[in-house]
Amino acid sequence: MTLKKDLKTPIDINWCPGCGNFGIWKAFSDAAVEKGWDNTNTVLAAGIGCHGHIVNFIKLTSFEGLHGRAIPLACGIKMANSRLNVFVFTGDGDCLAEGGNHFINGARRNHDITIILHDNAIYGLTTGQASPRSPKNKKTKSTPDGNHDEPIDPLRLALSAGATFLGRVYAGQPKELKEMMIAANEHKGFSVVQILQPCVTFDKLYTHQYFRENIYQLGNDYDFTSREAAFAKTFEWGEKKIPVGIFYKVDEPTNESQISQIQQKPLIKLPLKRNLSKLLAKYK
Ligand SMILES: Cc1ncc(C[n+]2csc(CCOP(=O)(O)OP(=O)(O)O)c2C)c(N)n1
Ligand code: SF4
Repeated sequence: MTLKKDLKTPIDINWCPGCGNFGIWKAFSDAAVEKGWDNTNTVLAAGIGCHGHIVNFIKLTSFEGLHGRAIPLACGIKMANSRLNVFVFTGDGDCLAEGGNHFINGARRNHDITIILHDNAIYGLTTGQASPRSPKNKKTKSTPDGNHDEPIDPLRLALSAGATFLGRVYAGQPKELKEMMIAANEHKGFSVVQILQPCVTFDKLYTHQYFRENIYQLGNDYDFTSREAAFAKTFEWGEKKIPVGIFYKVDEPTNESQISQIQQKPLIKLPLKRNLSKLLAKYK
C-alpha cells in the first residue's frame, strides 16, 4: 500500500505558481496511491527540463538522464527488470528535439514503458526558446521574427513509429489525468500520454484558459482501435477542436515479451554465465 505521505520528499517544489506541472505531479501521486506504486514495483526516469524536476518531488526510485536520453535509460531499466512499472517524464524539447530518435525507436520496438510527455510547447527551463511543439510563426526568445518551422504532433509521430497506446489530456483535468496515467501504465507496450501543460511564465498562447476553452473529449462513438481514425484525429488542433482522451490502443507483442531469456525470470534474477570480476577489476 502506498500512502500520500510515503511519496513526500523534503524538497520544496520550485515550479512557478500556476505551472501545469503541478497538475501532473498531483495526478501521478494520486495514481501511485491508488495503484500501490512503490519502490518494489516502480521506477521513474526523467529528462532535463522543468518537467524533470518532478522526480525530486516524488519519493520513488528515480534517475535523471542526460537531456533527451530518458527513454533509452528507461528501456535499459525495463530490460534489466521487466517486472517493474517504468515511467518516463519528458518535455516536448527533451522528447522531440534532442530525444526524437529515442522516441521513434522506443515506439518502433514497442518497449513496455509509459511516457509522460509534459507538452508546454516551449523550452521552459532555459527560459522560453522555441521547441518542436511551438506553433509556426510564434515569436519566442529564439525566434524573434516568428518560428519558421511547423510543429511536430507527438501522437502522430508515435503512431507512425509503432506505439500501441496514445492518449492526450490537459494538465488541469486531475481525474482524467490520473485515469489516463493508470490506463497507459496498465497497457502492455509503448504508451504515450501527451499532457497539455501550460508554461505560465514563458508562453502566453497555450494558457490554462486556452485549453479550457478549446479541448473536447473524444466520444463513445470514437473507435480507438482504428489506426486511421487516430491518425485523422491528430490533425485536429485549434479553436474548439483539440481532442483529448484515448486516441489509440491496440495489443501487439512488446519488445520484452519477445525475449525468450526473460520470460520466466527478469534478467537481474538470472545467474551470470561468465565471471566478470576480471573485466570489472579493470575499471576500478
Ligand atoms: C545535451 C544538452 N543540450 C541542451 C541542454 C540545455 N537544455 C536544458 S533543458 C532544455 C530544454 C527544456 O525544454 P523541455 O524539454 O521542453 O522541458 P521544460 O523545461 O519545458 O519542461 C535544454 C535545451 C542540455 N542540458 N543538454
Ligand atoms: S518556466 Fe514554465 S514550465 Fe518551468 S516551472 Fe515555470 S511555468 Fe513551469
